[in-house]
Amino acid sequence: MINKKVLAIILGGGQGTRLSPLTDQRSKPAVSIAGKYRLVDIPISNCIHCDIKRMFVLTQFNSASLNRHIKNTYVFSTFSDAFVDILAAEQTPDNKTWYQGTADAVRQSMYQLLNHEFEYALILSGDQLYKMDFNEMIDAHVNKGADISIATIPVKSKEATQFGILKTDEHSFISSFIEKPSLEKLSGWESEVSLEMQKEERNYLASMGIYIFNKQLLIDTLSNTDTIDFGKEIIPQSITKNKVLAYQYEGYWTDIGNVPAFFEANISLTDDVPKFDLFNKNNSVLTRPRILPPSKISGTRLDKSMIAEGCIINAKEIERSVIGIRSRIGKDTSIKNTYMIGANSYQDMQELDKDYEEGIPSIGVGDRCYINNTILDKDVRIGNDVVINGGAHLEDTEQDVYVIREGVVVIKKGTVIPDGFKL
Ligand code: ADQ
Ligand code: ADP
Repeated sequence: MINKKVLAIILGGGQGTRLSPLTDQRSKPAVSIAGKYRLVDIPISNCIHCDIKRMFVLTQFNSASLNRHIKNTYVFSTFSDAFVDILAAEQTPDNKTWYQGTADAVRQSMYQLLNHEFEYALILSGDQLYKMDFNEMIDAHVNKGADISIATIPVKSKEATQFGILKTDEHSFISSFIEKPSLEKLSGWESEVSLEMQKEERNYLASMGIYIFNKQLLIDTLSNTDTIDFGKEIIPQSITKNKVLAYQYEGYWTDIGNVPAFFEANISLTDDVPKFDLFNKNNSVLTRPRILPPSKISGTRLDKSMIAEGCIINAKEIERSVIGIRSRIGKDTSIKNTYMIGANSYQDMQELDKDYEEGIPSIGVGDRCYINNTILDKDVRIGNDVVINGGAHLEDTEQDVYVIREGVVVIKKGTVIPDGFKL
């Protein structure tokens, strides 16, 4: 059964550089999480579990890896209407190249959306980690006769500055909204939240950037071409003209749109009981099944780590780390608090010999290395005796082969780190 009433629109990322350098060579939805999924798998899986199987992914550029991933993963029956289509910003005689903002992205894609039957547009962010039953939100939207609904979550004051903050009336309709208020402007924006949330000092209601719009209202609202963003313009303007419902959610939800948040979300998957559950058979995260051999691990002390398929690991120890597909790690190496994204392919013996003869490290991590607080992007070649010790002692910087953001070192995709390098 396909939900014919709802069309999902996944906002796949602006030109922004918040996830750079991970997004330097691929579009944001294609960024890898948990060693085997891609960011776009999260909203798509949530939709599929709710029988919402018609989805558009709006992205700034059409990366080959995103296309391949979507094409090879979300294959629906020939006789169903289900689809996941990528709409990349494209230059036309009337359009600038990029989507200017979230609302502009939807506006520029409208001609495609209107080719499909729907009553409600479900607009989702592409850089959040959560599991949510959208049907409950849609039911609340319909039952309360809302024009627009926004999913909301209680947050603490220190986080509130990064979100749209709102207040509601006694019927849960939004009476005021402020996008990303400064700390000074926050006073007076507290809401009544559950006792449990009060205990955690989560007294502010934040927009999760998840919206339901009635179709005609979306068309009318976007016809004003001066507005380019949902959070900055459309939502604040709509609350005075329309019935905008707040749908309260209190489950796990996190925004992973920048490097430190992305790092933390991945590493926290190694907690004893992670807040984001990958091991739930009824609500799994979907992705492309790969035909990879089981991982081969030798002489390694493993603690609180997740190891994806197809790895060859001879390390001394791996602690609180996520090791992605096809990773190769050499002898006597220690890896801690690290997200190693993995590799796109294996090197055969001939290639390994050639690297050795030419003095180039092979794909993966070499022998006797120490890697801590680091993201290793795909296909990196880390030599022997390399030390990369990320942490708060390091200042933010941007170098040819790595960047540092709030103590997290990111080694760029495909780069070579020579033997003996120390950071
Ligand atoms: P932000 O997440 O800061 O705040 P924004 O940068 O507009 O808002 O991103 C929303 C989503 O759209 C993200 O997935 C982003 O990657 C994507 N996106 C951004 N620009 C885009 C573009 N030009 N084309 C396609 N996709 C684009 C928003 C709301 C806040 C709310 C937070 C919750 O504005 O009110 O609190 O989301 O995370
Ligand atoms: P990413 O965005 O993760 O850095 P790529 O996307 O370039 O990665 O590659 C993803 C997958 O697609 C890998 O399994 C890789 O082997 C495969 N692949 C890469 N290039 C091609 C190609 N030209 N044709 C088919 N598959 C490819």
